[in-house]
Amino acid sequence: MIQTRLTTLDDVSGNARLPGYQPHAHGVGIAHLGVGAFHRAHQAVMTDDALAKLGGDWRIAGVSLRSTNGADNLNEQNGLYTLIERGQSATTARVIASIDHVIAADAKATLNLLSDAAIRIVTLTVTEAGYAIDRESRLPDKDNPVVARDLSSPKNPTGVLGLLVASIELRRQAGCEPFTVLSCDNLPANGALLRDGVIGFARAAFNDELAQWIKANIAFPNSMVDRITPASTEDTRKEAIHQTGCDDRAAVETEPFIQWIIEDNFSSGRPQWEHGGALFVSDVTPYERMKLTMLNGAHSMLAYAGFLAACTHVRDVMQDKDLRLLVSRHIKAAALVLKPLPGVDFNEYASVLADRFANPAIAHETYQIATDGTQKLPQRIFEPALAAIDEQVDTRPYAFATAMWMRFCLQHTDDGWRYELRDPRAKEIAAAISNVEQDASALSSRIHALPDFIPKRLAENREWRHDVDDVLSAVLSTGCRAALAREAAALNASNDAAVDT
Ligand code: CS2
Repeated sequence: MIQTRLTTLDDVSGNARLPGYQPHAHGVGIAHLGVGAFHRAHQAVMTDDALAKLGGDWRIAGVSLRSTNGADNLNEQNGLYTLIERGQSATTARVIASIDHVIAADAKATLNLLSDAAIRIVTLTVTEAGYAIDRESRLPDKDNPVVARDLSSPKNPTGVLGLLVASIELRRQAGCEPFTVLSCDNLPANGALLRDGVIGFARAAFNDELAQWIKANIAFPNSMVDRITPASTEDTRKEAIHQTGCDDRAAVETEPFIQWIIEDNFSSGRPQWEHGGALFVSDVTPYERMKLTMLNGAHSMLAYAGFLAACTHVRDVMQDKDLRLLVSRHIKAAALVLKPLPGVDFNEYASVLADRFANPAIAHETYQIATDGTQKLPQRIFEPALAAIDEQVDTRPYAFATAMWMRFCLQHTDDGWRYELRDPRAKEIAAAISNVEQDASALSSRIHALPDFIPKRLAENREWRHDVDDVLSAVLSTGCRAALAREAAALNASNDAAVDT
């Protein structure tokens, strides 16, 4: 049967819940950079809730900086799409109407949007790599071709930093209210980092006066976002047909859990995202540490170890007894380096995490999480490892995760199946390890020597180096499966010994 394409709310005939407001009664107030599945399952949903409750001109104009596919699908549907929530036992759906339209791969139109006085907030989900900010100097990464291009032509920018700075300057000249810039990516103190990058770009490409003006006038609240959202598949589209009676090429599927913790620092108002469950706090740091180290750290570890052990999805990892034990070890270890957070029980958070990972209805690919390791491991693995050294608690779980990532860098499984290392530093890594692939200690040394990656204090720690090399040598000599079994057996033995004493 040919399905009607989802283009208006009147098209919907299934069980999906409809938005409790008339979309066109509300103007656009937010520009969002990076309209991927995560944005559609997270900020757009809380904005939908806030619009339903209190209205306001807070609909979203999306920007897809590079690709046009996702944007075309949404535009053909007037921004409407189905959000499918897959719980352990039930699946529900609703139609989201908070996105007005999406600009696709059009830098000029994006600059016009960002300079429009109606825009009061710019939100971003552009991935860790998308910011192109050097984490050490906190300045724009001049080796990044987009940054280099935008620095030489700052009035016609195409990248994140260039677009933000050029639009801020146009708004300032026109006497418009300053917008708030709200990063929603998994980076430590994401708002503060983006602020430094934007100010650095303004100084380098324009002048110090603009840099000072940004410092004084633009708010960059930190925020922590959480919702496990796999890439959409044919199954997502089938479920959307089932739930809405419509063909929806922009449908997303996600888990029921959602969390957004935001620093309450907005220069020109904001939607009441509280109505979607957002929590406004004065300091996001402790929540962000908890999420980056417990959830994302365990995710990265299980992505590398699980992928190499032929687990396609996170849920498969949680069905494997050795891997499940190692995931639990990682989550528990991460909790040990956190400062107490009033009102949050880390044991409870850990147990909810294990259930979320195990959700049989969510097909979250390990290979998807394995992307961009060089951009993720510093905050997810190396920072907590350094904290563990300071606290004199076990660093082995982090060394294990690091060794698994190093093994993943070889771009083939034990049985010779080849895959691509999707990472902005992939070429550099391949060149560094090309002739030492079977030599654990040389491989580990070459990777430890990569500039601006593994912190020196960690690389020089003898126990750390011993553990990384030990895991890597087991993986290379006996294969991933056997190395996982060995690690799990050692853990079981030490747990048993702890019970006996
Ligand atoms: C994942 C995250 O792909 C990844 O690196 O760890 O996208 C994770 O699913 C989200 O942060 C969950 O909120």
